[in-house]
Amino acid sequence: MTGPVLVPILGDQLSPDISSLADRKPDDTVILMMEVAEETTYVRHHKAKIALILSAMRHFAEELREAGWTVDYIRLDDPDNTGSFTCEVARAVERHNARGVQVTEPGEWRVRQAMEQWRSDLPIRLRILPDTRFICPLPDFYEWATGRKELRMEWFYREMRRKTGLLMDGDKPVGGRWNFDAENRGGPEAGLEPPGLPAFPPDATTREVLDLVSTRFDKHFGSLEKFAWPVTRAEAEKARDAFLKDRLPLFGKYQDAMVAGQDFLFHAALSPAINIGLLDPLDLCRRAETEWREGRAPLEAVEGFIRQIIGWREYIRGMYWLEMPGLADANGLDANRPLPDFYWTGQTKMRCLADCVRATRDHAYAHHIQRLMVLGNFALLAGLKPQEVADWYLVVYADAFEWVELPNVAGMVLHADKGRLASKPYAASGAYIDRMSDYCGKCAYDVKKKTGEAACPFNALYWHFLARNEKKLSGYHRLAQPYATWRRMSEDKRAEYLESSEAFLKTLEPAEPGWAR
Ligand code: FAD
Ligand code: DLZ
Ligand code: SF4
Repeated sequence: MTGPVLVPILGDQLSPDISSLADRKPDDTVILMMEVAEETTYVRHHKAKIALILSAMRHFAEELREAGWTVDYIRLDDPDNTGSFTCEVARAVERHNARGVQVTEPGEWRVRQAMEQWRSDLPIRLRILPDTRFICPLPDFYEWATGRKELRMEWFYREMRRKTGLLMDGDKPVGGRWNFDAENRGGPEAGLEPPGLPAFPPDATTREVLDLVSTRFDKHFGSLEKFAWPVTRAEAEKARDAFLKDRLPLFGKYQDAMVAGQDFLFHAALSPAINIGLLDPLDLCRRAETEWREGRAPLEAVEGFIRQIIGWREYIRGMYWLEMPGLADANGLDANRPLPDFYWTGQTKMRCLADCVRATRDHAYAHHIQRLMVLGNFALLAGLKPQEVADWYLVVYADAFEWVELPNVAGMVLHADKGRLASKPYAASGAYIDRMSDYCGKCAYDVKKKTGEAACPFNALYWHFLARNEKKLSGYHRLAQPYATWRRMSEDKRAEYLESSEAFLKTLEPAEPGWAR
């Protein structure tokens, strides 16, 4: 074959400096972009997530064409569309008489396995290149992890600060400390009025995609009514600049706060744009650092934000590839309760959960503390089956790709990985949610009551969780105090907690099958 080199670009690889294009010239390259049923439905993604990706793909194809590239674009409604990456790549190789295929490694294990298969299936040379948009190459992560007993994010983060030079003063962290979290504990103060996010009204391309999605995926979870995600690089840059100017200064202070109806607070809401390649994570961190260096944002906010990206995001990605494929089946706490229906319907008297599901349905977004300490905490305490919980998170968030979703769910939230990722489970009773949110005041349950029908279910569930996992968790240094309290309680008190939570757990309706897969 003597034709051009074929470069498939996937829906989360929408970056002009993607590694698969780095050594290519437009006159000898055909870029292949594929909207395929396999990707839209391997889980039944939130409508807004599908709309975001298809619209961003179509806009990116235009951006590439304007830059002089030839793009072969397969639309979802193309009658010849086979519905799979593998078949579309094979068809395109033939169509263009391609002499080679060059692709950037995918973000998901599932797709990587399929891609490895192309080596034997395709009659030509295949190059799979590292994804250089991540700051820590995978071999470096594996080297960091090798021989360590504990793979803690905080140590990895310090290496990343040294490597990038972000917030460094020579070889010392600026301000004399690596981590300013102690200053980042603001609760939901009355009258907190965060500035809104910039709105991006759908253009003709997005409107066409929204029509397609609302017809073809009408049974999928979620609403399209409030769809406002940036779908082009220019829009993502506007969203970035608005965050840096309006919300970054208070990002740290209110990072852990939750306010009913305030769905974004001071968070960036940039994860979808970062994950699909519209924003470069390192560039974003450098801009955040400049906000501090030029006196427009305090150090605790900027350090907290940079830690989320060069620390958590990179660490999570490394852990995904280190722990796969076992992570997908991990169930270290033997949790087997089916996912309750309210995760899809939002129909629960628990106000915190109802509001988080509502935000998720409206925007395909909930912020970190909602995901971790409300939706995730409930899943942990109630002992929900990790694979059903992971499917739910993969479906419902616009930023959800397995490389970032799964370690957060199986590791950080559910402790299904037996503590490879987090030094203890983030289990909390209603008191934590009450302290960090304004949910409890108007809840049907009473956060101060510990047991009985009127009591906040998180309270008894907390002890139920510790009691049923005593053998597995009581040796954890960081859980020594709660276990000591549990053991000091009278037999009657302990029985009351267990009975109260058993009675509550019996009221949970399992979700109908078919929401996720
Ligand atoms: P901000 O709070 O403003 O944080 C800034 C950035 O830091 C984010 O945009 C993101 O890129 C990064 N970040 C922060 N925390 C994490 C983290 N724990 N892991 C990776 N990156 C992080 N994030 C995803 O991008 N995709 C997911 O599928 C995803 N699933 C999650 C599931 C659970 C159970 C939990 C607890 C967290 C999950 N996260 C996920 C991490 C985090 O909640 C989101 O990145 C964040 O809420 C995105 O909103 P934001 O841009 O406003 O983030
Ligand atoms: C998530 C997604 C969806 C919904 N649709 C497509 C698509 O039609 N075409 C495509 O190239 N990518 C899509 N994606 C993103 C892919 O699922 C993602 O690139 C892989 O999971 C690898 O991480
Ligand atoms: Fe949630 Fe309990 Fe507070 Fe109700 S009382 S909002 S269930 S934490």
